[in-house]
Amino acid sequence: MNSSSADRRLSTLSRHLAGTIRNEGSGISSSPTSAGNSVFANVVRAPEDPILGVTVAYNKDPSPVKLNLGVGAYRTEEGKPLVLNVVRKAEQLLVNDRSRIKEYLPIVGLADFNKLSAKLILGADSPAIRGNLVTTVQCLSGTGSLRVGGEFLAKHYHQRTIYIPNPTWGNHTKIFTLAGLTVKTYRYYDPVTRGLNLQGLLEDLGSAPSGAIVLLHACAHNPTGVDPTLNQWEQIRQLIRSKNLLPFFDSAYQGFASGSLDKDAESVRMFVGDGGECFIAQSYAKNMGLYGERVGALSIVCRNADVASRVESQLKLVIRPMYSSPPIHGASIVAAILKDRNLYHEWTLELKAMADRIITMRKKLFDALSARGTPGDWSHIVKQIGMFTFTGLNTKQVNFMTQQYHIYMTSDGRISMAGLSSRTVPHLADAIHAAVTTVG
Ligand code: PLA
Repeated sequence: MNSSSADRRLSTLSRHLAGTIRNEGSGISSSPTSAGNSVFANVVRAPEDPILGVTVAYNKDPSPVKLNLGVGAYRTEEGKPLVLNVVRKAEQLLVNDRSRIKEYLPIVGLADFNKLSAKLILGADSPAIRGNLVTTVQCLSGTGSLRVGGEFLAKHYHQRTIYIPNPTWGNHTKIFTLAGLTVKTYRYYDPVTRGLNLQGLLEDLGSAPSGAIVLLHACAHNPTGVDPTLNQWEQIRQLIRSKNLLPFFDSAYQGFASGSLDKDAESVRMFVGDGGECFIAQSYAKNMGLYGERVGALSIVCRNADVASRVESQLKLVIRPMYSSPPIHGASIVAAILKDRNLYHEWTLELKAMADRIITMRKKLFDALSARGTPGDWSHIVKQIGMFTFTGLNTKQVNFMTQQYHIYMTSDGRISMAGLSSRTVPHLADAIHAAVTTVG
């Protein structure tokens, strides 16, 4: 291969002309970079994301009865996305405040937002906050918080293995693997009882190497909707602490499970209350409906204030080359709501209304299946908690429901209850009934 500058110029020219002159006979030799022979010719097409790809397929379906129960995004009874009233109010306040500017935030984000986020998850009277044991950095929603936490651990923690529940949110494996950690799973869900496999969980974490990181869903486990009871959490906590495992909480649904922000934070507070160290990734996508604003936080609770401040200095080194600093708008909305008593109160009411609507949908779907005499025990629909029902439907049945009924959901049989409304319950129940009785 000749790489003289004349040849390079010819090759550039050839690329330039490729649209108008056929290469053959043009007198210009073809190079690997000529059009039609891209340097990326070997790139294989990637499959769609297992969750977000469901929406891609849904959008292509022209059917008027189509229903998207794939991604966990809240919809109203009318099937519309919801911007909370309190968010609209906070945005108005921000717009009216002429003193607000658009300068870069610091690497760690908005200071008020960070303080208030730690308070929200750990509790207003948290001794860990009072003792300055917590460092909180604003990140790009829950996903970004998990990634930043993962990269910090890969760089600064002696044990690079993270245990995630089986099953879990599909992105966990990818996030932590790309962050540089080794991902292993622990047993979590028992398909027979459709409940928690506590025994399996304790055995698997019991045989994990000392110091291993353990990913825990703070509440509303995705995709199963199965959470440990407080009693079970206590057993998990004791095991984790006795083996010096490092808990990493993913809190993507605070307030969405029970309708109470405090209740949904109990698991985290139990772990922080014992004085041990822990990681928490928070997302405001669901509980404030700020999906596209990408607003979240990573908190690391340390043994002492000096360690916490050194940890923060290193978090900055993770963030700066990744995205430099986080966006200002979403965090300002959250801070405005969290720091104002009236807005905060209004938020809790709207949050409770969303959680209640989801719980009502569970009851309606269960009743609709009972009314149809659909074979099987469907009580898990009302027992599970949070945005999703892990139906137990298999991939074939899911495909059948998509093809015959235009109902879109993830292939593991997870449905987003938040996407359902009184109007669409009968359609879903018909589809489940038909899938169960004909596809088996
Ligand atoms: N952690 C868990 C357990 C989640 O379920 C999700 C979102 C996230 C983190 C990340 O959310 P964020 O980055 O938007 O804050 N899971 C959704 C959406 C709702 C998704 O897959 O991106 C889901 O449908 O499972």
